[in-house]
Amino acid sequence: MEPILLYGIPAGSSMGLVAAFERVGQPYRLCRVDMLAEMKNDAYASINGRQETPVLITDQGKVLTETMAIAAWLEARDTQRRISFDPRSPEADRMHQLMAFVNTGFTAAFTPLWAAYEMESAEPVLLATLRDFGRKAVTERHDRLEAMIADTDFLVGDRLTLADTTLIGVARWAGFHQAVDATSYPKLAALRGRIEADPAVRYAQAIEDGEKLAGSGACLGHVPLAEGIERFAA
Ligand SMILES: N[C@@H](CCC(=O)N[C@@H](CS)C(=O)NCC(=O)O)C(=O)O
Repeated sequence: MEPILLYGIPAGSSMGLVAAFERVGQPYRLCRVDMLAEMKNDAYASINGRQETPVLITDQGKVLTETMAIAAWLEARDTQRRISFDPRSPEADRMHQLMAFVNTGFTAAFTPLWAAYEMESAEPVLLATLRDFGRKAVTERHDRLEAMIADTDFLVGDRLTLADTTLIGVARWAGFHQAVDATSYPKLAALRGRIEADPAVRYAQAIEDGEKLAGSGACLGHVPLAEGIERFAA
């Protein structure tokens, strides 16, 4: 069977993994998960106990969660190195370093902002505290990321890699939460522009928006969430 990637809307970090699968170009299917309506229930918990996206159903029909694990699964199969590097190369080391930075501290910095967003009826003082703390954390991580961006077209070298796809689904959250002034981060702004212009990323964005671009042809279509859960949940 083809692997199936469960991706989350709205604005899930998993958009980057859709782009990665598209760029690798091997047959895959998608499964759309409305995170606000379809995730916080027992049925979804039976496929991911942490009730999060992304989830990968591998070609062996096994459930694999966590962005980094799914990216590693894809990297191991990217034998043509369309989105990765030789595992023993310095470029692979730097790619893993940036992926880890983005998937840990950079992503986690948004947690207070998401908490405040999902908690609209809470005490105003608590909301203000969460937003203030979140904006400071996001700013600090943006400062660090800006300093880590090298003088290359993409995060590692001059082509799209898993480091860029790990970043792109999360980087847009800063605008959503109005957490930072994008003009303060010119290297990141330019990098995001290049990543977002990549055909695989444009394809993934269109999928998220409910549109369909021609794409590489590797995507064999969507599997309904109920079917994915029924067939593959533990
Ligand atoms: N550690 C997980 C985190 C995944 C994660 O935070 N997913 C978000 C969407 S981008 C989610 O499902 N949030 C819903 C929630 O926590 O309620 C990973 O890297 O895959």
